[in-house]
Amino acid sequence: MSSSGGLAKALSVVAVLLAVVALAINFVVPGPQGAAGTDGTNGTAGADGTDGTPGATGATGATGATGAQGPAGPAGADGTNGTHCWDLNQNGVPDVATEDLNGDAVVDVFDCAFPAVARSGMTMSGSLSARYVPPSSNPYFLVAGSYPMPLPAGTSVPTLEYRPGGTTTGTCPGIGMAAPGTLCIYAYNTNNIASIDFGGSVSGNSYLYGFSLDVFPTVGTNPGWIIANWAYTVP
Ligand SMILES: [Ca+2]
Ligand SMILES: [Ca+2]
Repeated sequence: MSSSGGLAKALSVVAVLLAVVALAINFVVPGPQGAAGTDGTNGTAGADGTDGTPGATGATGATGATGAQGPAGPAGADGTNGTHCWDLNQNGVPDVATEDLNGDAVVDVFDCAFPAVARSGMTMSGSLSARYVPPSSNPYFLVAGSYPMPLPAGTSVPTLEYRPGGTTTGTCPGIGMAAPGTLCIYAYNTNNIASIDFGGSVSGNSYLYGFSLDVFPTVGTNPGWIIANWAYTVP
């Protein structure tokens, strides 16, 4: 081996040692901090979570407003025809032999007869008058009226209402009228009259045919009178 070869080898060793030293220095002395990196891209959305448990039932709400009135219903069917007043056997046809009561060979309203018994809702009326002449040991007098036809059996005794001087009420609204079950006495011309009542006229079924009134003078020793209309409506 020549001396130049030994030198080259020594130089190589030195170069290696220098490189090792440079590398060691590189680890010991850090370089300057680099610039911040850019933000990464957003991640993808996660999967939906599971449903929660249902909440408790709420309180009952307030009642709503009343709805509008509905439309009128359809008209009802026609009623059946009534019975002619002359149709005594109620077969719907005139039977001359038995229903021509006035003998003119025609059956019409002139053959009609009063019903045997008053019907509910029928108003009957009439007149009455009487005088009181003293002296009397019993200072009252009597006046009576009859119904054109009897009241139906079982009808209650009428409620008597005395209306002197043309006065009226809801149950006795005027001459010729009366509320069902009320017997109105419209005394339009009186003198020395205090009051009236049924007296002894309500006995058994007597009240179904008419009435009798006890009329009391205001002053028993003075004369008096009553002139009146009566009206009664069958309840
Ligand atoms: Ca007939
Ligand atoms: Ca006739």
